[in-house]
Amino acid sequence: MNELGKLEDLPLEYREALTERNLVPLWPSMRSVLPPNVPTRDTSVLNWDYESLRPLLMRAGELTPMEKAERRVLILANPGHGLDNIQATPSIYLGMQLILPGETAPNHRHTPNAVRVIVEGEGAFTTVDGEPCKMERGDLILTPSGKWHEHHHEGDGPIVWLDVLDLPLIYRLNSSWAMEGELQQTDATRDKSYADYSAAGVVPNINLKRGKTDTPMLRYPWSKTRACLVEMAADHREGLLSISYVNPENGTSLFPSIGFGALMLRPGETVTLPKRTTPAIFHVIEGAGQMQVEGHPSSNGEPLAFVEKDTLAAPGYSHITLRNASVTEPAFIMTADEAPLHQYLGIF
Ligand code: 1HN
Repeated sequence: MNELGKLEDLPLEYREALTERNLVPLWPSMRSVLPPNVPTRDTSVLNWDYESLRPLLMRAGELTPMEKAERRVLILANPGHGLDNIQATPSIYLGMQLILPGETAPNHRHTPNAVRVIVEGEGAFTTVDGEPCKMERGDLILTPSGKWHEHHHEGDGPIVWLDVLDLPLIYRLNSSWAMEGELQQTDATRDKSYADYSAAGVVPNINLKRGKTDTPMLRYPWSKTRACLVEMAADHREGLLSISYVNPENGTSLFPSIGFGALMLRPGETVTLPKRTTPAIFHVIEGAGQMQVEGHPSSNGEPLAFVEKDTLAAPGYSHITLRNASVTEPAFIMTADEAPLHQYLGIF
């Protein structure tokens, strides 16, 4: 590729005339916006280890009352995107949220889509459009765009979860906004939508929303996902053990922006994931091991150790290898990526 002209090659008076008319020459930035063969990969390889994060989150509980926070969250900011830019990957926001016993995070709704992955604690529930969703370790709780949601904690210890939102994308589309509401009236039954959809392949006719893009099931219990992976492992001695979380009405991803999945590493197993365009997030539900990302300057291919409750990021266009450190126990990892968006845009 030949070198292109630089801004400094142009006469000052010409550059000033362009600026005055809000015009910019393309050729000086042509190679940086269209890099040869591999895109810019800002997402740094990173582990937000829970052991060092947890005490800082607990201190937030002492320092900042709920009324002063609305949502008491530490953002997992990826330095590759800049710490001020609320990005774990280009389109994914991550945060660790803490609620103390007896606290309530007030009702609101907003345009970004959100999923919570429960990290520790018991006795909390999120009410989504009137439906209280129980929160247990590893569960996925959905608050799709536009749905009212508030969090309650009636348990004894702190409850912590990982928030996963498409906020960076929606924000940069100048479409991120929220509305506050009164505390919700709840239905008597808990997890109604889960009960409706819990029989795989059999969907209820009560809602009749076939084809609707909004995902109707709001709680995906970890116990079911784990059991599915363990059952898969019994029949498959080799090959990647992974599942995708989908809309039970039509099999599409939970959100148009973010895809969610889970994988199991057999005891002693090392897997290299299929190389893909999308950056990825990993949250360790059970087990310990290492993640290795080839060919990115942020890690130089050095393996990064992880244990239970850790959250990791990896860039796209990279070989990602995950290793289970235990030779006796399986490891379970939740995943989030931008695949649905890449597929929609035709760049996957
Ligand atoms: C939000 O609504 C929650 O409802 C958590 O728990 C984190 C981050 C940015 C914007 C909205 C929640 C959020 C958020």
